[in-house]
Amino acid sequence: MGRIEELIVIKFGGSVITDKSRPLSLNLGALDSLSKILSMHHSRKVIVHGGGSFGHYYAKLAGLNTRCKSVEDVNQVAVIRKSMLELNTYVIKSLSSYGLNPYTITPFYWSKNLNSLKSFLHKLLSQNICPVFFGDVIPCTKGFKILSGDDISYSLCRLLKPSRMIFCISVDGIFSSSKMEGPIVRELDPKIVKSIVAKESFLDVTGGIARKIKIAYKISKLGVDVFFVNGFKPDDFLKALNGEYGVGTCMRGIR
Ligand code: IP8
Repeated sequence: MGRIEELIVIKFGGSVITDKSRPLSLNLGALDSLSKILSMHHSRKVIVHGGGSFGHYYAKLAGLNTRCKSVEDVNQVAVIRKSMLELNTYVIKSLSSYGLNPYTITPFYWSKNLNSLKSFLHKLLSQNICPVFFGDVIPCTKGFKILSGDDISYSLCRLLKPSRMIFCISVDGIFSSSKMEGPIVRELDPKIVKSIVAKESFLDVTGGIARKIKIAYKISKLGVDVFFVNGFKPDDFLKALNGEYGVGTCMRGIR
């Protein structure tokens, strides 16, 4: 009987695959390295990527964040989305070049019922196709808002109950100090999450690391292990894919 492969949801942080200090700059080396490691790992994968210096740059200019807001010039919405599609094209190219068979799904599908999304995703995964999502700009009652890739990751974990969720970030894990220095916390106790205050990047319109930790907490409550690993360190990423504790920061699923 064939082995049933584990399902892993992976978020490529925008601060890994782009250079957040320069608008519209891709970090192709980092992106290719993530794709390469993924191609070496036998599992079914769902990938989500963030906005980095593409979407966040234009969202900031438009004054948009995760709260619903009216927009004076809707062209700004189109520009944000165009930048995310541009970044997604780079991600798809990289994943394809490593034989991962990526298939981008945009929020269009989110408006349909979740059960149909679930069977859609299972169909893709059973054919060795890798669904890819990205943080986006979407309409809401009063205007538009940013749908973070982290929120998408949570929804996917709720829907698919993967073996684990991996956030590839630009540092070694979650620091014990809010100044982002000192030792890395290897095991994050979900109960102390609320007391963690982390430094937030000024370019990040979706809440930076503090919000990510809160989302990780919600994911751990689904019984899913969550890892934060340095996306620039291929060995760490591979260990997290293997579910090895002691790499980066892990918040174990509450079972
Ligand atoms: O980087 C944000 O996604 P995130 C997407 O996952 C946009 O928070 C459009 C800024």
